[in-house]
Formats: sequence, structure tokens, C-alpha cells
Amino acid sequence: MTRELAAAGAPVRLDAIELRLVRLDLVEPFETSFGSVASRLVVLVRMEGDGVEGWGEIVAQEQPLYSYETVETALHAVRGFFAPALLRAPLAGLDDLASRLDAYRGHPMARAGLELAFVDLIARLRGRSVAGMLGGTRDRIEAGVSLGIQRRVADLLDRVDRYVALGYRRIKLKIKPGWDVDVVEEVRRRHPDVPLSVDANAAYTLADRDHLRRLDRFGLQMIEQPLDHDDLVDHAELQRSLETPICLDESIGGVRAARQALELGSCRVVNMKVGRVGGLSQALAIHDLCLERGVPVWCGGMLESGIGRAHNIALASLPGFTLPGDISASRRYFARDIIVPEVEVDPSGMVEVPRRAGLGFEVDRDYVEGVTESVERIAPQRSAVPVP
Ligand code: OSB
Ligand code: MG
Repeated sequence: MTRELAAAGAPVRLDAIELRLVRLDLVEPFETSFGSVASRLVVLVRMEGDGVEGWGEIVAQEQPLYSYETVETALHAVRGFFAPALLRAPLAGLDDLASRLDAYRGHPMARAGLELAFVDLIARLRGRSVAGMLGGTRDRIEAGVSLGIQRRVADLLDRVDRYVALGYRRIKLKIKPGWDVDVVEEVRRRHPDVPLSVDANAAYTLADRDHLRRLDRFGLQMIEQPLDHDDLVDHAELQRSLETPICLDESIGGVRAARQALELGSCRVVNMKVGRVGGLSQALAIHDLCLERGVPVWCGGMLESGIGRAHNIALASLPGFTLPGDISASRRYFARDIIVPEVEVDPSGMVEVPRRAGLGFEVDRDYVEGVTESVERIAPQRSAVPVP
């Protein structure tokens, strides 16, 4: 990593890592091929060190549907193993943080949440913006919106109309068998030129190849994750018979999967989620790889609270993020977000990248207290588990 994050000045001694569960209702249920969610149980990570705090978010969901991680597995991994490893001795930088967790397998969202809190903390310590520390170069990023499966096509068309009118730069439609070609056809008829994509969340198999080819006539920007969550080979086979670029989300678990996907031809576009890939070190490596190979990257979303979204905005300011992300205004998700100011999308469909120190948003503490379900504080102590 060539960035200043690798070793950022004097080592930072963490005084505590706090895990806070916050319940936020969505403005409307969000339905994908794997189910519907009406509210989010958000895991916030707060780190204290050198008199400063940093905030991150663990994007695991309550049920193991998008990935095997859940809120409970994340708490278990952080409480039992990850936090003690970070509290053991001062942290020299992001690489040191990642290497303390190297011996452990899996739990990428849990690790990523810790990296995010740490990066916010050191950015605040040095009076730098998170975006700047990551190597971000953009002042504004393009907003997109991901629209869930609806009961009726008319309900979807209403929502497409609304976000197109608000200036969003790309509309993504969630699809599944029975809610795909005909639905896309209606949206396309009404909006012939709007940048459009679809996301299947692994709802199809290679046997659906001919059916999926029917999507080719709509000029979609991409079809996201049509096949299994951990597949690369069948996606390569499918991509050979599709004109529409495949974008992989679930299948890109880290820089190795990204490299193999590009080598196999499994996709032509990459969805980046820092939680899915296990943190910023992986995310930056994938970014650099894709930039070098000319492969477009965009920042995905996990219905994050404002904390997670603020981190996504910072990451999406890097030069390789050349397509609009699943980064929408706070009010697209929640009646009230937990950050001040909330994330806004301007009439040209852009989101401003803050240049203030740290994330550039403050946590709305009073509101957070009111929606908190539990808080757990982990402080340095002699570890009960063997240190690998
Ligand atoms: O597949 O991109 C996905 C939300 C939760 C889990 C998976 C996905 C999504 C989204 C919403 O599409 C993106 C967002 O606006 O946060
Ligand atoms: Mg997706």
C-alpha cells in the first residue's frame, strides 16, 4: 500500500473498542431475491485512542442471507478475538491492524468495521479527511439508487420516476425469476435513456442462460451477480454468451477473487463493498488492480447508516470509481439518519465529498442514544484466548 495509511505516524494506543447496536426503521421495506427487510440492526464500532474517537460500521445483517455473517457472528468475532488483538499493543497503522487479524479466518464485515473506525480515528488525529487519507481525488461523487422488488410494476415505475426526477445518475432494479425481463421492459419503455442496471443477488443458474440473454436488448449498464454467491467459473461461461457486462458483488470476497474473476472473464465490472472484502486494505488493492486493468469499479451499499455511508462516500472518491454507486441520500433509507449533516444528493445527482477532518460528518449522539439497543465496551486486558 503506497498510501499514508499503511503506517500513519506514531503508533496509536487504543483505550477501548465499543460495539453499539442501533435499530433504524427503513422508510419502506427493501425486497431482494433473498427476502425483505423493514428495519436495520446496525452495528456501530467506536474506537477511542490518543484522546480522539473514530467511528465505523459492521454491515452484517440479522440473517445470513446476503452472506454467512450476521450481527451475532460479528459481535462474537470482535469481542472474542479481533478486539483483544488490537488492544494488545499500540497500532502502527492500517497494515498493522490488518496483520493482527491475519491468523483468523473469515468474518470480513467484522474486520472491515474495525478498520473503518480506526481510519476515522487516525484521520481525526491528523486533521485529515478520510477521503484524503485513502487517496481520494474527487470533490463530488455520482449517486445511484437500488430499488427493491415491489408488489406491482406500477409501484416500481413510481419509484423510478421519483429518483430520475431527483437527478440520480443510475437506477438499479432488483430482479428475481418472475420479476425480471417484463419489468425491465416496462421501465425501459418509460425511460429509454436512463442508465439502468439489474441485480439478481444470485437468483439464477446457468440453465437460465437463454432467459438472461433476453436482457441484452435493454442496453443495461450491467447485470449484477446473476449466479451463485461464490461462483466465478459459471459467471465466465455466462459472460461469454451475454452482451451486457456482468458485475460481480457477492463473488468478490477479496483481491484474489477479483484477480481471478478478471483473468477468467467472469465479469467486466466490479462492485466494491468494504465489508464484503474484509476491509480497506483489500478494497484499496482491488481498486488499484481494476484501475490498472481499466475495469470500472463502483461502490456498493448494504443499507448502511450514515456512518457506513460516510465511509462509502470517502472510498468512492478514489479515481477508479468510475460508475455511480449505490450511494443515495440519507432520506432514501431512513426518516432520520444518525449523522449531521445528513447525506444529500444535489439536483444534478451528485454527493459532496467532505474535506473536514475525519469522516466529515458528526454522529448525532442524542438521537443515537435514543435508538440504541445495547452497548458493549471492550478495554485492554490480559487476553484469555491464546494469541496466535
Ligand atoms: O446486493 O447490492 C446488494 C442491500 C443489502 C444487501 C445487498 C445489496 C443491497 C443493495 C442496497 O442493493 C444498496 C444500498 O443502497 O445500500
Ligand atoms: Mg448486489
